[in-house]
Amino acid sequence: MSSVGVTTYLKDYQAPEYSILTTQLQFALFDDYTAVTAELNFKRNGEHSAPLKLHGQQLKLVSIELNGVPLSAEHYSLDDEFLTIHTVPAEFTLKTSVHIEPHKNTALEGLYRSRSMYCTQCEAEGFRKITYYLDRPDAMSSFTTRIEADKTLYPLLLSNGNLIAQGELEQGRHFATWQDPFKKPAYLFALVAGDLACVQDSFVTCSGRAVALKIFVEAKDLDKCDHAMASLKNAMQWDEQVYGREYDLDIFMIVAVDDFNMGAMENKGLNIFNTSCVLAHPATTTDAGFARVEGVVAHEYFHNWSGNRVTCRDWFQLSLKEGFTVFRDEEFSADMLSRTVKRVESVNLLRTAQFAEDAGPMAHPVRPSSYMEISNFYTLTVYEKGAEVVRMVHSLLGKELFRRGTDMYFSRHDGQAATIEEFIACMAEVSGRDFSQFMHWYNQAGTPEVEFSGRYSQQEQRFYLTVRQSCPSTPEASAAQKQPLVIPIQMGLLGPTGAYPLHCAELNTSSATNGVIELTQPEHTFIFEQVPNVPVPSLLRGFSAPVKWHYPYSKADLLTIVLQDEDGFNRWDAMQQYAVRLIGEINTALTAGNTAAVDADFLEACRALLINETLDPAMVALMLDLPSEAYLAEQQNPMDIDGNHRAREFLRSALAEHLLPLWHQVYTRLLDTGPFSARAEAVARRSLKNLALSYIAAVDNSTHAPISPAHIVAAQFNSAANMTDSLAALKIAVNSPFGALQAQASTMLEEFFTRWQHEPLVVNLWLSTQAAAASGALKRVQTLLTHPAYDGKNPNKIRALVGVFSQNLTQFHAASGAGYEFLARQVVSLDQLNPQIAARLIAPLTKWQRQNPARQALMLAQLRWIAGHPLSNDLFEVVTKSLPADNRAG
Ligand code: B3K
Ligand code: ZN
Repeated sequence: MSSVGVTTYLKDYQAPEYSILTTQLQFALFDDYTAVTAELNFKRNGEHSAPLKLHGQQLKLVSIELNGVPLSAEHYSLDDEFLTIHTVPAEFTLKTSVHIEPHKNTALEGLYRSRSMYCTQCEAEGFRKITYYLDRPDAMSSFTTRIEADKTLYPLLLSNGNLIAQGELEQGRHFATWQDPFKKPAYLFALVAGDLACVQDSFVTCSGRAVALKIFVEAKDLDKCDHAMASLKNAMQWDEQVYGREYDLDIFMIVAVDDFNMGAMENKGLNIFNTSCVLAHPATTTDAGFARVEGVVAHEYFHNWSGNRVTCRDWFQLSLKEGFTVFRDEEFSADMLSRTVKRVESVNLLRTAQFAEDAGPMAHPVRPSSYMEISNFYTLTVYEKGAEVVRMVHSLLGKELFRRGTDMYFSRHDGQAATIEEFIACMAEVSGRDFSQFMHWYNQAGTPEVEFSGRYSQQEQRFYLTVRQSCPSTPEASAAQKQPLVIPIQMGLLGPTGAYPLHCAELNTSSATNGVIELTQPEHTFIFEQVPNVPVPSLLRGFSAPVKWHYPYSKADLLTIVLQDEDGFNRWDAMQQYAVRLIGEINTALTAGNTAAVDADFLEACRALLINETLDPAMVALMLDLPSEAYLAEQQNPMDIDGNHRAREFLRSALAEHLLPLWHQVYTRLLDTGPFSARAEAVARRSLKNLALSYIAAVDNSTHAPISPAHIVAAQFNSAANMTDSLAALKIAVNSPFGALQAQASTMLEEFFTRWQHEPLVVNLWLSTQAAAASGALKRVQTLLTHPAYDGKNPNKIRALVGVFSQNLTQFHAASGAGYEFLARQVVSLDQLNPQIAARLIAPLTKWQRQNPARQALMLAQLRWIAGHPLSNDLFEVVTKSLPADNRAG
């Protein structure tokens, strides 16, 4: 194992001492090993006599030659991480031959086997497990790759770029040679060998070039590629239209693999995808699954420019490609589906999971300043908060200037490994704006907090809006050390009968009733003139900055926003704020042993939304879906997991009972009989229909409903023509507290499994439904670990069962601590097989700081127990950083 616990710092960055002009690779695949020969042309950068240090891990060196002459042992040294050649000339060719063992590679990094195929995953530092190399993103080289293997077992041999030769060899073997005309860092290298079927299409680019599009999957999955192909073509067209980016090779390939650590990988011309992010079929894939395929296909495609043509100088700059590319894919999805719905989904993810990360022990800036294991920094902060930072640049500059900035960035840095400063410099140049203060967004961790207060003067007809910002302490800096940020606040002022026109000297208006103010100081008061009456400010429209904010709204103010605001996002958000407040009140009452009540205004607002058939059903569904328990907990210190659950369920039942006839009407109105469509309108109808069903089933049938909820749920489950409807019914039954539905749940689970046991992705849904169950989840999960359908080496299965269980708040945080102990054991044994997944899986256990003292003690005990084992670098970093400073092992 390579060294554990060594920290790398951004401040220590140095450009490479040598360049690799050309890289010629030869792979010979055999059952029990793969021989990799690398012929590398080196050139010294500048004048120095530094030794050549190449990365290499878990390689068996077979031969080594410099300029054609074998190197004897005294000329080089080898350790667990490097091959060092003591003296080299200014220009030379190094040829190494190594053996590796892909069939033993359970970490799924480097070259490995997934079922019957070979594939690679090199980002971030996996290429060093394939051959000795300068495995760093600023070392860019031209690659030629020859692959040879048994022809019957591996008829398909793929690598990056264009196929330049292929042919037969002796003993039933064959070869293929690929050449990539674009220089690239090693992390974008890919190789695939297998027996796969292909769906083909083509795309004509804006300059008239035809590009062959190929999606490779197992033959049984050929019917599940249409959506990915359509998404790819839409993404190619969108990137031409919105960013002026044309695809640059004659072929674009996607390969689906079942064992994959994350969603997908943007290797040049040869994207490798987790099956979960490429396969989609109405019968087996939910609407959320369809949206994910569309988003990930686009994301990886967009990397061809934001990541591949312009790559990152070092891994600290990861958000340069990831934050920007997430922003690009979010905007693409917004254009394909519904803009407001997409925004709500992104913000929900940010405000629950990213805010939690920002408040936890692994908190780091969008551009971290140090890491032990870079794999641990593929985080929501780098991706999602990074995208929010780019979004702020976009809103500060406006669409046209932003596009001029990206054009400048792509043309100036094409073929280069760039930094975040270089990206921002282009934005500064096109706009004449000073971005120095803005850069704190990249360098400061923690979620900023913004406190608003308002004062109205009737006499002056003025509204004074005072805004204060602060940022909490995070591991690398105390609150006092944090600099004020540039916070764009998109806003409007609402009166009783409509929005007031905005008159404010410091406002950038985009319309009479909508504009952006920028907070740059710790505190500032903005003055709005000609305001005829006390306004209700609608703030942070569209969630214009990734902050926690507060304005002392009355409930009536919130309803004004819900019913009147021109910004769909804020209407949803005001509804969330109202529900959070109500759940808090209910929790307080129930905890004190009092009876709780739900205020009539809220119920009436819900009714108004539900009967308004002119509204987008998707928005109605989002507005009537109560804030998640994770979101409620995220706003508390200490978290009240059980209280939140009880109070949220109380409100859910109240909403169900109060509007029961309406829920039935809505459900019936939205019952679809037409053919399946994955477009926004159909998705919207299904989302509201299934929300209605969940409310119908939240009322015990013995007292109310005209038809028993158990009957309706069963009918939907039995007749559903798509996975969204089928799974929704199954989940409702599995989580129901009522006898009739509970009695049905186990039969439904059995039927579901029997029907779908040969579809791994559906089996994952079956596993995760049980892991997320409202009761008895741990027992179910423990039983499922030994089920033949479970595979403890497959990341998707692990995430579906263990990962989903540990997000199941009431069950994972059971007072006994059994959930914690279970996760700790899983993580320690998984660390032997797949450190990256182990280090991700442990996250819920590291967030003990805002739990009550009893839970803190139980969680810490498990973290200490883990720390007592020999750990991978990945897990070591997370565990050590999560323990209190005086308690760290090692
Ligand atoms: N760039 C890859 C992520 C690689 C993760 C390596 N541990 C997928 C993506 O963000 O597009
Ligand atoms: Zn990415």
